Amino acid sequence: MNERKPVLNFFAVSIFPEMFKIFCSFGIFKKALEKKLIGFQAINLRDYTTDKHRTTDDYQYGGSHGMVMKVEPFFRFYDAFVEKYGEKPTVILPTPKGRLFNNELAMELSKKGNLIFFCGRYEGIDERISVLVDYEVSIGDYVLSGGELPAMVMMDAISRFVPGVVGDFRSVQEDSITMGLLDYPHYTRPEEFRGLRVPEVLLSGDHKRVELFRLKESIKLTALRRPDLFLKKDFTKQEKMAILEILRELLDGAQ
Ligand code: 6GU
Repeated sequence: MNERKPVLNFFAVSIFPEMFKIFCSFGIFKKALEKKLIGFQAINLRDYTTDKHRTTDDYQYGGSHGMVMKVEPFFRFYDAFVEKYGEKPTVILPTPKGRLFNNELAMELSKKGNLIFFCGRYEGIDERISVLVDYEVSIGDYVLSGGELPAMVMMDAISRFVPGVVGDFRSVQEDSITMGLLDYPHYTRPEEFRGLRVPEVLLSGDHKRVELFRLKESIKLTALRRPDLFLKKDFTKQEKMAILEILRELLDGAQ
């Protein structure tokens, strides 16, 4: 059997630890757990309370609607963690107030040993949690009712950067977004479906032409849909040649 210790261990502290079960039961994340490339534990925050009712939230000072999650259970978990593993973990607080999550941050986080997500609910966690937090991260400009789904989104993206998790690591490194371009369109059989044909070049068997076609499609899509990415991108010579060809085709078409 495989006795290797996972390179990257995820922990999610939540009042709804069961939410993570389905995520861990399918696809690439499940495989990576089985292969012990990554580790994951969902922790029930209530196990770190001390009162009879296992209270995790309370009314907020200063008034206003909504409950706030108490800070003590998170600190108790953190202290127990440091005691058990003898090292400080990296703590992520999913919150709409955080910096926007992206592939660059996913890659950075994939190099940490132990990653803990503190999943809040209601109006969030008592601000004093910030003493323990290394990264406050948002997954987009919309409000979700808890940090569990964002934690799963981030674990999915982060684990893809752990070598061995995605079968062909080249496909991660070459991943469109990682390279600063959107992905090119993909096709599979049949060649024709209800009059819709697969682009001829993909059937040609000419790898050079296929590569150039895909690169041009990626560049066009990025320029039109994500001008922000297009303007940020440092184009290679090969990419600049592809841009020239796009322009040439446009001018030819206009004549
Ligand atoms: Cl990380 N948490 C919550 N509650 N809502 C969000 C979010 C995070 N990112 C976007 N919306």
